[in-house]
Amino acid sequence: MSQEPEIEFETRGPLAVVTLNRPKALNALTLGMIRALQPKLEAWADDEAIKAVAIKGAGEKSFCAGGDVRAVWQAGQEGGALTREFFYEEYRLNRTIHVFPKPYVALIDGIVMGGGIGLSVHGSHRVAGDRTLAAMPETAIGLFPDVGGSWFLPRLPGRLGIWMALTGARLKAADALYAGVATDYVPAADYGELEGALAQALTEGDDAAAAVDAVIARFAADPGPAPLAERRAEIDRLFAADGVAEILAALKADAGDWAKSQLEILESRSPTSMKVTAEQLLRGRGLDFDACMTMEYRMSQAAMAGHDFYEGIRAVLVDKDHAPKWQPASLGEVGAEMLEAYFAEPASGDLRF
Ligand code: QUE
Repeated sequence: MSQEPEIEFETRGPLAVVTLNRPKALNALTLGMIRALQPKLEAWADDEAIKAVAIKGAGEKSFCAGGDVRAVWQAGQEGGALTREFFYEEYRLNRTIHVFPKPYVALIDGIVMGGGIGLSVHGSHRVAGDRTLAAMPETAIGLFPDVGGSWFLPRLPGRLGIWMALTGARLKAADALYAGVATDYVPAADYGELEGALAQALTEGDDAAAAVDAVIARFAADPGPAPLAERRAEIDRLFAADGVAEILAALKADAGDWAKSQLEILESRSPTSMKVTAEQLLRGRGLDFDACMTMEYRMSQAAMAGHDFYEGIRAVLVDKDHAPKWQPASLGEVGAEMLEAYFAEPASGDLRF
């Protein structure tokens, strides 16, 4: 029986095109996809015939909904190697995108969350579309905003990063552009034409970066006003603290409806995830990219040895009751030694590049 590949590669002259091809799973990223993409990027980085890379998701709903965390969850139950290998190889791929020496254009229409952010935000160009919904929702599954979240979230304007990290807020195109998660907006109906124009311009010009900038500028449109711009001062004020307890206190002290809505969201998130995430972003602010990924790999292995990731995946993706029973159930019970364990070298060793 023939089976569609989970990830497809083609070249349109000097433009290499990657298609994430698991539309029924919202193009969630599997270890197989990571293992196919990594050597392609390494080869294209050195191939003089390739001037740029574009990456997109199959179907209209999603660029990439995240990592295939259900498979990781399964491996965790059965003692499989995926709990190590998935994060190890995904974070190495994130780094390869970060250091990629040519234009890397992610067409991020639809859902772009978690691992999908990791496949896009580290590249040179992130083109949002009409259905873009960008988020780092990991505190809802007992994880933390990984795939380079410790690098890019603390570097977003003001306190947007810690707000996104703790709440998992979903940003549409205008807000994604405002936050800097996206670099441009192009109506998704024009993506096909944009891809052809990129291939054409890269064939004709000799400055790939300039050619890509010019083509995207030609297709770029105004996504309209960003609601986040109106909310920014409030976010910066309410999420000003580096500690979760202080942020919760600020939200509780505020009489407004928006603060109340954010408080309700945080009260549903894993207390361990929130504490670990706040510490992650604080540390990440002062680390270089590689040190961020090394830290995140340590954190991933601590999460795999804990409780909340398995409970989060059960509640959100397996049983879908959306009623996780976090352990510990309150912030106060997340002790300093629990937190420290997330930042210590795992017994199986550190991430190496
Ligand atoms: C929070 C998350 C994820 C999530 C839901 C959350 C996440 C993730 C997926 C996901 C979605 C569809 C799939 C799949 C995984 O959902 O990271 O395999 O088919 O990958 O609330 O962080």
